[in-house]
Amino acid sequence: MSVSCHLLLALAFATVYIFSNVDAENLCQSISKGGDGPCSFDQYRCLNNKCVHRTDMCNGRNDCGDNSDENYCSAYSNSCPTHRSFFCGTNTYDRCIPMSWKCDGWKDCPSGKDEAECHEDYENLTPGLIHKARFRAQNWTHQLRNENQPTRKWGPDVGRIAVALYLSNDSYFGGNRSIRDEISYELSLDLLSRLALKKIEDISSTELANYINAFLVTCIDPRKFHVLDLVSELRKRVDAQNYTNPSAMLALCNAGERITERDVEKLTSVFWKAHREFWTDTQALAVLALACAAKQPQEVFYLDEIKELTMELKKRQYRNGTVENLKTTALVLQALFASESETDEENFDEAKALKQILRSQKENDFFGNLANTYYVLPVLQCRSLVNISSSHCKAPVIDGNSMIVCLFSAASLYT
Ligand SMILES: [Ca+2]
Ligand SMILES: [Ca+2]
Repeated sequence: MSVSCHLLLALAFATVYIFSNVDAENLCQSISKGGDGPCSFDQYRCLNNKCVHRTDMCNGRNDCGDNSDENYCSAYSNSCPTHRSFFCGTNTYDRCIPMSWKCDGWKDCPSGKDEAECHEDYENLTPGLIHKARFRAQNWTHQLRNENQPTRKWGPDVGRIAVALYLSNDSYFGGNRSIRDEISYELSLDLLSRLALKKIEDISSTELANYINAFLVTCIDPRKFHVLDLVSELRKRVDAQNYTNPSAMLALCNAGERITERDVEKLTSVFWKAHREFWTDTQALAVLALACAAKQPQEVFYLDEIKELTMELKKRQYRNGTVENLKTTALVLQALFASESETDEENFDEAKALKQILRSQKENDFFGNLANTYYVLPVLQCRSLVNISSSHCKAPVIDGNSMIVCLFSAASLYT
């Protein structure tokens, strides 16, 4: 084959690749990108196309470079330009902001006018709408913290709260060490106090899986919790049974435990055993565990093989967009996010499912209860339980010995 022929072929491939990439944009990608052109949701697009943080607008500093963030900051209503056509004030002068910032859950006007009198239009799924829903649910979860409690400020559900907060916002545990440290202290205390009364054998596999997930996101090493290796303990139990609990397998996989061919067989068998109405949540969890297995380097399972299973999940969607109930709808979306890069509109309407989730928040911020919020929050950030990891823990994860030191110092801080 001649050189030019190679070039032509390469060009042809490149063209196919570029076009398939355009098509590959799924609901999740378009939501998470959102915002204004190249800028993300929390940014302002300057006239020179530079992206600056929203709060940089009208702060008296030239952040854009062309000063376009500092224009129209004390304008009159009739002098707002088209790219910043929403006027924050009433009669006297005030700032002009982009119309797309109206009713997006982010207070941009000092007076709050842009977030007043908003009627959610759930037919039009905008990044702002999803941001607003996530923001409300995060706030609610955050408010579960009870300042008046001397030690257990986050209460008995601290593990699920940790995972929900982590999956819904990177900055919670990456940047804000104080929340992470407090939650990790309370989590350790929670398990230690239970172990003071019971043996590890008395803690159920589901609970153990929850501890492992929560430990990972709060940077405690679940393999070195004092003298205990929670991952090996859970592995031992999973291996002793023919039936497998998909939540346990998912936690093992999240903790980096090698998923074997036998595990894959068990997960697949659980999936088909749960193939009946109102067991779809178990099926979605099995798909999530398999999607995690497919990411491992051992290659005992390929994402391609998951299609047959996800197709069954898709068939469960009701006409109104939901799957059985709110929790299952969220879990199925998580399973699809984790295992597919393209939206399969023909077989499952992700947008419709998401709209129903948002509608269910109408009355309250928390989707009915903490369990629902725990499953919905990752969806609003286009994530899934497969994204649980300790990769954000820059320093080595806390092991058992340093935990003792940490506990002592934390105990003196919090008591
Ligand atoms: Ca500025
Ligand atoms: Ca706004």
